[in-house]
Amino acid sequence: MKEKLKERMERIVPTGKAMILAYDQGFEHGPRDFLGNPESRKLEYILDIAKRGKFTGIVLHAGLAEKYQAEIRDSGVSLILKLNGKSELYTEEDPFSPQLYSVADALSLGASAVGYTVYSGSKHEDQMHEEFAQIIREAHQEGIPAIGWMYPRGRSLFDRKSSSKTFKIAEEEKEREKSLAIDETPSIVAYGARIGLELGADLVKVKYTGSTNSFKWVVECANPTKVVMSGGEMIEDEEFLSRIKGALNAGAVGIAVGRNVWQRPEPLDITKKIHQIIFGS
Ligand code: FBP
Repeated sequence: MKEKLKERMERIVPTGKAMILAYDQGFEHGPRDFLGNPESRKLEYILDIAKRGKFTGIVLHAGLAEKYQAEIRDSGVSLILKLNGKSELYTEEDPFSPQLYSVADALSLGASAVGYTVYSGSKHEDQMHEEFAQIIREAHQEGIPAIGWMYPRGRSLFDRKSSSKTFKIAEEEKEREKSLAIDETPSIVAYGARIGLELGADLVKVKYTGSTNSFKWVVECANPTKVVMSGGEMIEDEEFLSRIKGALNAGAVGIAVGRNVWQRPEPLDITKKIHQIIFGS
């Protein structure tokens, strides 16, 4: 099974680099994410970007993966099946994203990897840590890589009276670097990445911490688990590309982003620039 795991991992991270297109936002944020570029509501449009833009993987929930099985296969883009999800309609401060699909579902849909979001710091973190641990166990038995969306989140992150030493350090980091949100501070991001490693993830997807130097710490804390940078809301081209360069210089293997690609009117323009940074061509 180790061989199978390695082979599937190389589909997502060929030549040691990954360029993943995230498309689970229709569930996580809802159709509001498609308003700026209405074409982006269609998987056909997204698959075309993924294929022509030479993305190494596409992230989908099972509904789309099942309905477009043939088109995904024909595109040649590796499928990463997201196994958990939640909508933004329920706004409890401590998020919980339950497992909805299994490793077996991913295999039957021809996926090359599975994904799961972990909100460490939420009062429901135990459940998510447990579910993700079980998924990793099963995934590795079946020779399929597991990717963790490591997003520390929840009320505790804003609790100034918190007894967590990490939160105190994070507050100090935020004080020094005011542009960072608390869940972008190096201590918090590195903690999430480290939990991914400790749980056994093959790849973790984390937020950028604002500089190459601070992101290096995140990558080092996750090592040997590989790190990809997450995208976030759409920002200016220059700033976005500079974050990608910063993450790669810090040792990240690539990116897993969505809105910063398909919310743009010409997604392939930015995609070419991203490809050039990651793969040098
Ligand atoms: P984006 O590049 O669009 O931010 O996508 C990355 C991602 O992790 C998605 O996979 C996921 O749906 C979304 O961000 C979660 O966003 P949020 O942090 O707002 O919950």
